[in-house]
Amino acid sequence: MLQNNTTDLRTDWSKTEIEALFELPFNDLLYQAQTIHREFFDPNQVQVSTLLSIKTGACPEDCGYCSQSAHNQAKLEKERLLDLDEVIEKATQARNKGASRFCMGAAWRNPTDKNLDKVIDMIIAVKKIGLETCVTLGMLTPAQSQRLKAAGLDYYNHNLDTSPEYYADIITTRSYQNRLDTLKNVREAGINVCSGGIVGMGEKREDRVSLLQQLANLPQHPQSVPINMLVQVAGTPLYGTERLEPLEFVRTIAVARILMPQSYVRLSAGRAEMNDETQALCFLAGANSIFYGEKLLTTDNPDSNHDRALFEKLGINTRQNTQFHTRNNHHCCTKVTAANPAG
Ligand code: SAM
Ligand code: DTB
Ligand code: SF4
Repeated sequence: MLQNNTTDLRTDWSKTEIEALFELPFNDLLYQAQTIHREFFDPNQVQVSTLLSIKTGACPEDCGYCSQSAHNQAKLEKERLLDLDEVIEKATQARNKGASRFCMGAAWRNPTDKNLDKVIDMIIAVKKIGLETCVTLGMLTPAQSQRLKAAGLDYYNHNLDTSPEYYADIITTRSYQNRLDTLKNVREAGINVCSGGIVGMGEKREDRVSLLQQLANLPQHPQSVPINMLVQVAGTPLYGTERLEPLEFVRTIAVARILMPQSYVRLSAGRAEMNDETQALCFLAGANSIFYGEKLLTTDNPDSNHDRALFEKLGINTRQNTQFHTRNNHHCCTKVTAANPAG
């Protein structure tokens, strides 16, 4: 049995084993996921990240789900790379609202070295504000990954998106292997990996099995695993795709939790169209991270007041950034209440 380098983390999951988890009675699956979750995490604590699109639209890639692809017809205000001041302002707002991580996304196939200089300035500035940093900039070379590590970057997000089998139906301009190569470059540079995928793109359950197998069998489990429900954007090829049943989404979260017990599993895009009950089941299934703030990159996320109220109803605390709470002498975990919107 192949073990990951931390404790007893397996990286040799077979499709048959993963299918068997998906096929468990729902209550048995959730019980198993919640039991594993409690071995490694506080079950009532959720990590919150805020997203900012630092360069929007006109992307040369043809991802079938994406509002930002130049190949698609989504209505979108294109924007050049934001100025440093604007990024600092947004990051400060995010920190004051209680985010512990700030994720900056750019609609690039890959960054040029000149653009990377500018992103590095942003990373340094956001860290000074007291936030963990994450960027998602497309494909990276080993040298670019090392530069980001030297700048102090905490996480790099690069998703596998779907199974290797379904991939060509969704994207043709960049290969699955390209994605695995970028993840290797990031991992070998010593940056924490954030990698997950999207469900609800018309894939079969076997594709969800295969995507999770790819993620769980990487040489090391990604530290963060975002599970996105497709946000259907008018003008993209995937607009109008049959929607995934919410309980199948919950199952996907539960299986991710069981396969990757020490990773933060993020209930990511798609929350704006999910009711509170589905989200509560996702937390029960082991999701312990969300995107927080009114916008994802280009689409809507739930209102922060709504999220705070939901957390309060569920008795969920949010994990604060160590760097921030040390400097400001805060407690490690903050209970979210209307009076304390540190959510
Ligand atoms: N351009 C970079 C890249 O793709 O590598 C970074 C930004 S890209 C928008 C980051 C991720 O967001 C994608 O890999 C995809 O998994 C997710 N995403 C994009 N559009 C989405 C949508 N409409 N619904 C759900 N997830 C989406
Ligand atoms: C991830 O897995 N989901 C985020 C983040 N990583 C960069 C992006 C979601 C984008 C949803 C569509 C949009 O807002 O454009
Ligand atoms: Fe470009 Fe990223 Fe959107 Fe694909 S997902 S079109 S690479 S911005």
